[in-house]
Amino acid sequence: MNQNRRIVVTSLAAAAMSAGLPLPALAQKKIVLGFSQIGAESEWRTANTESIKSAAKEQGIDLKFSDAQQKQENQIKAIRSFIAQKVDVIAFSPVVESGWGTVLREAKAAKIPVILTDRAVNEKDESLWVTFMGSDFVEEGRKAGRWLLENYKATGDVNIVELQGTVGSAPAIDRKKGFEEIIKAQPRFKIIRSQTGDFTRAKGKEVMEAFLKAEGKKINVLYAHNDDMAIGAIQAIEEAGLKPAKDIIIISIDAVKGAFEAMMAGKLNVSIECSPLLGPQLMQAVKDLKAGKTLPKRIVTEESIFPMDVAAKEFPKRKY
Ligand code: GYE
Repeated sequence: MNQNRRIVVTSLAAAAMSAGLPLPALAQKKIVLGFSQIGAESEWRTANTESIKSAAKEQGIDLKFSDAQQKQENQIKAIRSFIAQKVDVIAFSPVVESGWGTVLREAKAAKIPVILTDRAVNEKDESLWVTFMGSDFVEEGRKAGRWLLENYKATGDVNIVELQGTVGSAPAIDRKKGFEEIIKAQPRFKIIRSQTGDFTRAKGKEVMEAFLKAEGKKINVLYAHNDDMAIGAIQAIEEAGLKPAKDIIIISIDAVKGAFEAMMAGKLNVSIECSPLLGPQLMQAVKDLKAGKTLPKRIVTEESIFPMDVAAKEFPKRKY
């Protein structure tokens, strides 16, 4: 902006303010938010992206959105580019927990506040981010474990196979931890195989095929860290001539529409809710930050559990 133009804009704003009128459009600068998304690996992630984009639009926030295709190096590049562009706030959902110290210190040095959404980082210095908003993944794992202990009726050993999320990611680490914490109270429940399916349908199917090849009918339960992997695994189970949700009890996490459809078809026993609708909360936090408010260090999403028998009734109310 050249000098003359700036003077005109400033005096217009001053005149408007003294007359009690809203500031002229030119003087109102939109808040710029740089957001680095993990990718589009699951139904959950697609709903999360949609929630962020539409909330930014509704709240009049200028969103610079970058998709990292599930690669940490791409997220680091995106964050560096947001710093170079001098955005007002940076938010991101870290694909894995570790390895963020350097880039977070760069953002701090540039005085750009960082909001973590959905997944946490494993860094000691908590001053590197202003808040972390998202679910309690350990609790989700516990809910899955509790559901199993309460609902598994047959006696004898219970052989569980586990499809883990992305290696090193907060939800994979925590969902495993919470589940194990609960089932260890009853030693007949045993995890006999555990491998990553990277949160995708294709990988979930592939790994379940390998589990079935190795263990066959010994498998009593599948615990999948997300619905997409469970849906992929259901295909593998059917192709192996077994009945999902009957021959193998299936528990997964997210409660996306695809899981409700599987439950209504009698192929998935239960899905633990993990809400991706973080957009409105994030935009509010960005606005609060710019207004000088202090945010709580942790904002936890509230969630529920949906077993197969409530699926048809709940389905029409689902937003993702
Ligand atoms: O459960 C999974 C997605 O971080 C909570 O990431 C999220 C997880 C979600 O790919 O479906």
